[in-house]
Amino acid sequence: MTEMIQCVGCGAIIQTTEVDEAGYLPESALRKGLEKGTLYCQRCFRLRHYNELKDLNISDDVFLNRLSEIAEDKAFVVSIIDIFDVEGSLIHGLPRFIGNQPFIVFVNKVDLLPKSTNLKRVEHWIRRILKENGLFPNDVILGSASKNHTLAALRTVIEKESKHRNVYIVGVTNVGKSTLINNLIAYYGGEKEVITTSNHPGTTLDMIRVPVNEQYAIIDTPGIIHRTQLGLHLNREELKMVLPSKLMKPTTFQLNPNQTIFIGGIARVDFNKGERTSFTFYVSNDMYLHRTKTENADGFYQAHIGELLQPPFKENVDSFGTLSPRTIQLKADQDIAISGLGWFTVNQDVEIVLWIPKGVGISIRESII
Ligand SMILES: Nc1nc2c(ncn2[C@@H]2O[C@H](COP(=O)(O)OP(=O)(O)OP(=O)(O)O)[C@@H](O)[C@H]2O)c(=O)[nH]1
Ligand SMILES: [Mg+2]
Repeated sequence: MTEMIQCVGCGAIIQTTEVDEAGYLPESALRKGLEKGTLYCQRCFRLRHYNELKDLNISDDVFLNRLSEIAEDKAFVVSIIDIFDVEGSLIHGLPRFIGNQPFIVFVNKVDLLPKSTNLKRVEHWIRRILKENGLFPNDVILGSASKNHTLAALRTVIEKESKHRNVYIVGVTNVGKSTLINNLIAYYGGEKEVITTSNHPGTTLDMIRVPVNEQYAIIDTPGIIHRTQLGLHLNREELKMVLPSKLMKPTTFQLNPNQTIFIGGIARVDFNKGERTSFTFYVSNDMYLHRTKTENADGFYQAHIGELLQPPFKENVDSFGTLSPRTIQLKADQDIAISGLGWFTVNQDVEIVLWIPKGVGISIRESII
């Protein structure tokens, strides 16, 4: 009998028998790792050194069940929201998992927003959504997991609130939980980049406990999977194009009715009815935006999907499936956000037809910029 050892990078229990399951490590590597003292599973090792990710099939409930343990601990919770996908990353049922534990909301990746963003307004809007969803955090902090002033602010709150409570970092997949913990540990003077992070949803597989002092630990948790997120329909290379990695530069088109904009091959916006209007897109700078006449849009899509219009890449066009249309009335200065892709805004009342992959979530809100 060996005792259970966790992978330092993803939290999976190390095992040496099932190659295709979480925590696999060949016997020889296990022995070497034990001598050295730190153990990464094969999946983490490959991701960290070769940037290769092995996909694992893990059911969504496994993660949810693990999260409910938080309710039983003496816990303080930091719930992370991704500013790039607020509605997609909001956990509506948070109290169900964490019980009555005190929590704050950290809105991450604010570095992606254009410079002209009014952060006060963004904060106000987020506080309102939280309230509408019955979430009443002790505090809301906007920032970036990689920025020192954010880490300083979070550290202050954590030290004030944690008082003998373990600090759990929770959120939907890919919001930056592990990145935040890595940076907090480094900021506290510890080792760098201990936990494995990636742009792919589902990197962390189990709770990872990082003791801070005798009183409390910071605990990373596996991300909750929201099926409405675009990221679940894409592979890693495709994700790289779709997820902005730096400050987004908005792109504006002056459109007349019966014109169409393609956002790569992932979404299509037909301007159906209205006056000449400016449409401003906030998506990754790597996404190609193409304007065409609506009457030519079907033909253009058929001819260029997987090539000029990507993602999806050519080899994934079939599995990606077709786009489904939906007619939407949008008011002047409203945003329409597509979960995981970004958003666009109009300066007049318009009727549009929005084409997106089936199941991907959208939301309409007052423009945040
Ligand atoms: N621009 C920007 N990107 C960030 C920030 N924080 C994290 N990321 C990126 O977001 C992606 C996901 O980060 P992770 O830390 O692995 O996310 P996670 O929440 O632990 O994800 P899971 O383990 O899959 O649940 C990575 O590509 C990070 O580089 C941030 O403050 N700004
Ligand atoms: Mg993680």
